[in-house]
Amino acid sequence: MKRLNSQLQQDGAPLELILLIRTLLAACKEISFRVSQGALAGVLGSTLSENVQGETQKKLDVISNQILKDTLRESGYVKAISSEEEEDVVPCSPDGNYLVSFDPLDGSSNTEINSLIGTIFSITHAPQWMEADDPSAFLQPGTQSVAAGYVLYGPSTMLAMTTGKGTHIYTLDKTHGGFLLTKPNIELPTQTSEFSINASNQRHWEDPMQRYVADLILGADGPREKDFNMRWVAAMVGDIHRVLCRGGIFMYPFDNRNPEKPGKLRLLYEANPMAFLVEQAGGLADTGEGRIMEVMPTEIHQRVPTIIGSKEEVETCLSYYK
Ligand code: AFP
Repeated sequence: MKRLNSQLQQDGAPLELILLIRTLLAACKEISFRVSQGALAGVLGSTLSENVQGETQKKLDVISNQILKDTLRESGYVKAISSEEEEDVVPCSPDGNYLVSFDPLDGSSNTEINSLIGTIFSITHAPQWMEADDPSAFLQPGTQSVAAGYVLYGPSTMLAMTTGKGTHIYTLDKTHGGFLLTKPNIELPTQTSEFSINASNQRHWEDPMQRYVADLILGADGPREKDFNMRWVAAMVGDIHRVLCRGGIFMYPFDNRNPEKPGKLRLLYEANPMAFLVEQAGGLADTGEGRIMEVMPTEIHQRVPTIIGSKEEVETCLSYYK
């Protein structure tokens, strides 16, 4: 089976980017090990603190963030990082050529039930003019990303990644510690009969999403004239992995609980990297008002509504917004 290095070279990734990706993945392998130790290492449960998002941090959120931060700061390749768990950008090496944004442990509430969790990341060039502690350099649309992906800590530890030359899935071979290419050139089916949304928020959705989901639920008895199935992992990384493996549509739409938080998912750490992966696999990723990858961020912790997945199903969903 092909190794990650060979695939990255084949896709034309520059050497320094390959070295950065390998460094980042070394941190993810350590997170994978810590996660698998679970209760044996006393890493489950919550801390007493809240993160900048106002969420209670799990111990593994803090551990994963620290592992990634320490590894990337020492690498020399990175000028600054932004993390879902850090209020401000973290300056790294003044001469670093890259910026890395990450959600160190997406879906961390799933640690309590030994279910899917993962690390999501995206990488952009660091502008020459920027100071390492300047957040404005992170305010670039997703179209500027040079690489994005996630590591899924499940029954197998898997990596999905793109450098803009297709989306590939790798599996960590724990016998020698390498990521091996197990699903090259993912192609999403354009149609699907599987959708993913937290239906408990239904009363807060806008009218177009209400109508779209109502028609999905009507199934063969409604205008869609076929039955749909629903899945919800409560970790975007798990839901998007399923979409990459067999198609589907995943939504965390705008809801009117708090107008300052249009949707739950973070643009830099969740929506953009997943949009890059899904688009490179032939799917679509939209906010309901436009392409996610073209949203110009106004602040690093910005949230966006997210509609993402199989091309024709996303188009059908968006048609309710017109
Ligand atoms: P946590 O990382 O705080 O567990 O949140 C996960 C997440 O950001 C995303 O991965 C899920 O799709 C979504 O939140 C789940 O949200 P619900 O609480 O609505 O299930």
